[in-house]
Amino acid sequence: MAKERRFLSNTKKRLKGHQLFYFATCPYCIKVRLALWWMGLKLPLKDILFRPESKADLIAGGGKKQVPCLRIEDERGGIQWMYESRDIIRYLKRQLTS
Ligand SMILES: N[C@@H](CCC(=O)N[C@@H](CS)C(=O)NCC(=O)O)C(=O)O
Repeated sequence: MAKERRFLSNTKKRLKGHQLFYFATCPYCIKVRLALWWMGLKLPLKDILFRPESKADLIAGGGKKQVPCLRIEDERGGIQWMYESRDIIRYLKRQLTS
């Protein structure tokens, strides 16, 4: 149990600074959010339909308004924008298993 908790806490540390840009009825976003739920992970969610500032951040950072998009921040503060739901889920799984 303690091992499991440590493992999850390391994953949460690795995901610090990450954000998921989405909107509620987007099927690809639902797929990613379900995967998060299955993995027991939580990320700050940025709704691009109801929050114009989130949409603006997405376009300014990632270059297009497609969702889902995962904003990835590494330990050194480097930022990467990942757009494809399949890539995002694969990335999240890797964070759990590495
Ligand atoms: N292949 C992408 C498809 C994502 C996609 O088509 N998202 C739609 C919303 S459901 C979207 O953002 N469309 C607006 C756009 O592409 O500018 C994925 O799997 O994530």
